[in-house]
Amino acid sequence: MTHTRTVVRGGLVITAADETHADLLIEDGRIAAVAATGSTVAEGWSAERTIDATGKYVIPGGVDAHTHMDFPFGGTFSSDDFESGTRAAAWGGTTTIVDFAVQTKGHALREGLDRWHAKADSKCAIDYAFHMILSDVNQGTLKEMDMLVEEGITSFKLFMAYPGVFYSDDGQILRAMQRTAANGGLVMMHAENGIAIDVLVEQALAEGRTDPRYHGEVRKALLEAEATHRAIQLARVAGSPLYVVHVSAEEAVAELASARDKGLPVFGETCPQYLFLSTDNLAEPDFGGAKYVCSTPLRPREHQAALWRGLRTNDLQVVSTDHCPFCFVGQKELGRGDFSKIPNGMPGVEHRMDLLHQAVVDGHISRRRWIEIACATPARMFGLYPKKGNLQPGSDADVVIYDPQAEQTLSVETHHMNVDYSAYEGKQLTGQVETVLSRGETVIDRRTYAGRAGHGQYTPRGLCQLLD
Ligand code: DUC
Ligand code: ZN
Ligand code: ZN
Repeated sequence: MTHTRTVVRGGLVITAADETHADLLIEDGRIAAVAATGSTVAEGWSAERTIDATGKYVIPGGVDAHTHMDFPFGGTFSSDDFESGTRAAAWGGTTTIVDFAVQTKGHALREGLDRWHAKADSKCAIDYAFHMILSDVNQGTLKEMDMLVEEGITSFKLFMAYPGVFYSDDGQILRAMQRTAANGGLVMMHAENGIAIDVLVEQALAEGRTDPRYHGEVRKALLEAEATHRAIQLARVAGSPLYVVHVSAEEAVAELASARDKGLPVFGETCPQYLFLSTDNLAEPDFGGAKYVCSTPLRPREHQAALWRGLRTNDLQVVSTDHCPFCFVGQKELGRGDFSKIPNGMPGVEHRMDLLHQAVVDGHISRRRWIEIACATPARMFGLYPKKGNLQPGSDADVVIYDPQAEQTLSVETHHMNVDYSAYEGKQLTGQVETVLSRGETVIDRRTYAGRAGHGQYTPRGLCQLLD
C-alpha cells in the first residue's frame, strides 16, 4: 500500500551525529522534515499514516557494503539469491546492500556486471548496488574500470589470496591501484598471502590434518598482516586510497592503525563473525567447524579486543557481513576429509544490526557509533551518502523502528536466510527490528513481512566520500 505522507512520532532518532526525540515526516519516499517531538512544527504535520515509535529507536536503514548473493565458489553457489538474501536483510533492518559482481577470468568486466544485473533484477526487496571483483587485471580490464566508475560501480575488489582463481599478483595490484588513483575508484583488498597459505594447506593435508579447524591454522594471522602491510605500501606507491575488507587479525589492525597514524587514506572493515565468534567454533566436533569456514578465518578469541578497540578508535570504520552462505548439507560437506574443499563463507546479512546493537548493550560501542559503522560510514565510503545512511531532509526514507528492549534468540528455526544452520544458534540478544521502511514503503510491519521482490532498485554510486 502506498502512502504518500507518513509521520513517525515519538521515537528517539539516532544518527551517526545525533540522538534526539524527534518526529519524521516522510513524503514521496524521502525524509521531508525532522522536528522535535511535541514542537508546533511536528504537531502541525498531517499524514495518511502515523507510526507510533514511542519507546523505540528510529534509525537509518542499515547499509551492508559486503554481500555475496548467488556467488560461485568452490564448485557451488552461495545459497541465498537476491530474493531470499535481500528479504532476510530487510528482516534484520538492512535496507541497502552492495554486492560483488564477479569478472570471470578471460572475460570482460562488462560481461560479469551484466550477469549480476540479471541475477538481481526484479528480485530485490531492498535497494542494491554493486562492487566489481577483478579476477584478471590486464590492459582491457584496466580500461573498463574507468567506464565502470563513470556508471556508478566505483569500487573494485582484488584478491591477494586464492591463487589460480581470483588472485592478482603485486604487479596487477599496482596497476589497478594506479588506475583508481586516476579515475577516483576505490580498491578493496582481500589481504591474505595466498601463495604462502597454499603451501601450508598442502603440507597440512599431506600430514592428515584435514579437519575444518586447520583452515584457521594455515591461514595465519601473520599472513593477513603481511598482505595488509604489502597492500598499504602498494597503495602508497600508486598514490591511491585503500579499503581492506574483512579484517580479522589483531596484527592486521595494527598495520591499518600505523598507516592511518601517518595520515594515509587507508580504511578497514570487519564483520560480526570476527567480533562474536572464534577458532573455538572452527573446532566444533563432527565436522561442525565447517559452518564457520570463511576467509579471512575466525581467529582466537584474544583478537576480538583489538577489533572492538579499532572500531572505537576509528582505525576500523565499517562493519559489514561478508554474507556468503552455504548449506551444511550438500555444500559445506563437499569438504569432508579435506578442509580446503569447504566452500568459504558464512551467513549473516540478517543479524548485523542486532549483533551491533548487542555491542551497544554490552558497552563496546556507543549508540551513535553503532549507526556510524553500520549505516553512515558504509554509505559515505561507497558514495551513497546522504541518500543512504542518514535521516536528514532529502535522504531516502529508509527507516527502521527498533525496539531496544525486545529479547530474541537467534536460530535456524526463526531466521529468514536460505541456509540450514545459524552461526549464532541459541544466542540471546536484546533489541529487535520492529518495522522497516524502504523509500517510504513498508517492508517489515511490526514483524510481519510486507515487502515484495522487485521493490528494491539498483542504485548507482558516486565516489568515496571520505577523501578530501
Ligand atoms: N571470503 C569468503 O569467506 N567467502 C567469499 C569470498 C571471500 O573472500
Ligand atoms: Zn574476501
Ligand atoms: Zn567477501
